[in-house]
Amino acid sequence: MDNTATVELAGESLATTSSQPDWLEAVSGFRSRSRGRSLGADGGSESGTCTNFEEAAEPSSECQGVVRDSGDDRLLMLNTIKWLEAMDRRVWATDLKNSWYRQFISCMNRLAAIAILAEPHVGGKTNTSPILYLTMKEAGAKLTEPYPPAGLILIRCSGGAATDGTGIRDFLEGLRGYRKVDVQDPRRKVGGSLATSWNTSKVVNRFGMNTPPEQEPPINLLDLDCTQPKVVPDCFIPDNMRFLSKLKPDAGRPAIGSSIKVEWCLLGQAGSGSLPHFDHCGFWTWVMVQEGLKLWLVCKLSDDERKTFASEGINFSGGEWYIVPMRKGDVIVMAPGTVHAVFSPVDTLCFGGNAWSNFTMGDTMKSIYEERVNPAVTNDNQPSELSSLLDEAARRIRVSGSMDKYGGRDQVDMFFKYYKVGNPICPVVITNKPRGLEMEGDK
Ligand SMILES: O=C(O)CCC(=O)C(=O)O
Repeated sequence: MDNTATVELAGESLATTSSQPDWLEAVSGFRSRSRGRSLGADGGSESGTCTNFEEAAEPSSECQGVVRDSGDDRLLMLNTIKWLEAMDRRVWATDLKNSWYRQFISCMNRLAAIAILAEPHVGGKTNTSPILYLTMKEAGAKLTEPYPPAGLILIRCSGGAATDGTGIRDFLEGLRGYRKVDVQDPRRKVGGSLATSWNTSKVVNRFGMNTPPEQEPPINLLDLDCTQPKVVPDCFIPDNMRFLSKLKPDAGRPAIGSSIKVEWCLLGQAGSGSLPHFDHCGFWTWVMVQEGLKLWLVCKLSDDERKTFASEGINFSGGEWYIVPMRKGDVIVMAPGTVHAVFSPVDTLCFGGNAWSNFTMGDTMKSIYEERVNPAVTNDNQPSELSSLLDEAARRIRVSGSMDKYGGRDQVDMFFKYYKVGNPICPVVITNKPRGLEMEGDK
């Protein structure tokens, strides 16, 4: 196979979707509009068609709440695996041999190959299913039960903000108003920080380039400011899911300090993603695809396996791995401490957010403790106000006199067990998932 890239830019001032493997065109439901470079399914690059995401197909309306075990999803996963295998086998340029990207490809290749074996037999609606396929209404009901499920919840084509509003193009346009933005640049060497700060114009230009991942590892931007109003899915609106925002340390002060972002965006180039981790602060997390595609890999672990994961980090391949394709409008919900890894087969924009549920503060505190002992299990910092928020949570649980309000005795006992050893939290600095934008003229 000829691995020489044939680059044909679409000639637009701001190309939004630079690279899409040609095999995806057949399976992802997107139509091709312009000629350009695409990635070959052999993990190299070749000339071909390039898809324009302005014409992204609307999700099919009958999929809500139904197990979507369609041939398209299966083909998407199989072809992704094929691409990852070929990428893993290829001879890498010397300057990338020790890069985060080389490491990422190798890890994703291993995990996706394991996860595909479990699919498609994992969907269900019971709390023991590793993946729960629910409607938004069912998800809302599950999250308000005192014993919410521990598996990943998947809500197909939620019909939320994804039906309109900001796409990748608009989002990049919006970035132009800022000077700098934090970026995960996997060209950087393993052992050093994956994160760096780029001028926003460099990010915008990168999304307009068609350089293949094996030559220019794709960038990933996490925790960007969320510009879209009303993005929070209905299942996160119930009172118990808003425990975090109600924890005001002092009357009159804002509920949340400047460093906890409860809503954010993810913007990743085709071929980018995240290595196995769980989200910081013991948060519940929701993520919705606004444009593009994600393959969300999730791991079910025993207590012993969690310990192994903490010590092996990205080399961990134990536990039970499952894979979920996410398309436009799909929402996933993860419980505190859910180990996951993510791959974006095409340029992808997501909205997402975090919450604490007063029913699961035991799980939250345990996850915070694990993160404190092994900072490498997560990809974000523990914010400075975390400690005072936990103190306030502890005070409220103590004075309430109601175990039920806090998920029952097991959750309350677990909260105090880990609170005693885990708070005050030492601030840890992990620089691979920074946040924030510097306004134009800040300096
Ligand atoms: O790379 C991604 O899009 C996934 C990000 C993620 O897992 C996270 O923010 O926790």
